[in-house]
This record gives sequence, C-alpha cells and structure tokens, in this order.
Amino acid sequence: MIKKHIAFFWIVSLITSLSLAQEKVKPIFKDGEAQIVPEFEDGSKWIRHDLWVETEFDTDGDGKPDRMHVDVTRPMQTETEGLKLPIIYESSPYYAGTAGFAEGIFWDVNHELGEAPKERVHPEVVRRGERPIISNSQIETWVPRGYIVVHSSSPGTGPSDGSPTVGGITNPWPQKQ
Ligand SMILES: [Ca+2]
Repeated sequence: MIKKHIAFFWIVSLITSLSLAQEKVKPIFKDGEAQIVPEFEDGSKWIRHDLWVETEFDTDGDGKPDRMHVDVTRPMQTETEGLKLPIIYESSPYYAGTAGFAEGIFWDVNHELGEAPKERVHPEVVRRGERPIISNSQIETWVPRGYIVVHSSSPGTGPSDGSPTVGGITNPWPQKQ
C-alpha cells in the first residue's frame, strides 16, 4: 500500500515538473515596466530577418506599390512557441546615411535679387547600413524584454522603393501596420 502511495506521489511530482517545464515563456512586467526575461536574453538565439514589405502607396509613380526594406529581430519563442509579442517599429530616412554638413549644401540667401544663386553642392552620401541589418538601435534594450524590433528605411532611402516625402501619406504608414 505504501509503495502504491509513493508511486502515485512520484507520478504526480513528475507530471507537475513536466508541466512547469512546458510552461511557455511570457513577458514580465513589474511596476508597469517590462523586465528582462532570461529566456529572451541570449542574442545568439534571436531570429533576424531582412525583408521587403509591400505597401499600399506608390510615391515614385511607377504604377507599382512601393516596397519597404525592413529588418526584424525577435525572440526565438515567437517561432518555437508561437508567442505573440508587441513590435517596436522605427522608420527613418537616415539609416542609409546622410551627407553631413558641407559648405554650399544649403541655399545661400545672401545674394542680390534677380541674380543667379550660387551653384549648390551635392556631396556623395555613403550608405552606412550593412545588410541584413539596417540598424541595431533598440534591439539590445527591448528584445530581452519581450518585444520584436523592426527598422525600416523610409520611402526612397536605402534599398526601399519610392521617393522621400515630408508630411505626406507615407509618414504615418508604419504605425498603421
Ligand atoms: Ca512605386
């Protein structure tokens, strides 16, 4: 009889420990702040993509929807456990590099009315992003805390299709996705 009880206790313990082992990892919030979750922390296990996302706009007027170049970094549990996590999405025209200041790059207003303005300077822009990752910003802070981080080169910059716009319909595009 005692042996049966011991065997029963052992089986219950085994089932309990198995179910604990299979409990899925989740983000942890303490006092309203996302905490680092050890299971999300190992950067060698993160899944990283280099993708093109088709939009609903056509800023370059070629008749085709523009495709945005994006990178994605996510904890592996989004694949192995089907875990759904929130996304931090950064879209910027600056990932592909900027020219920096050069004499003559800005419009010089110090010239007489009616005279031809000075020739503008157009320095070479060196792209600084290395594929497949556009940027590493936010990743080390937020992926260990259970967020997916996405960067996007905004329209007409980097490998993204389209033309750069200011204040146009494409500016709020990432937030709608
Ligand atoms: Ca287009």
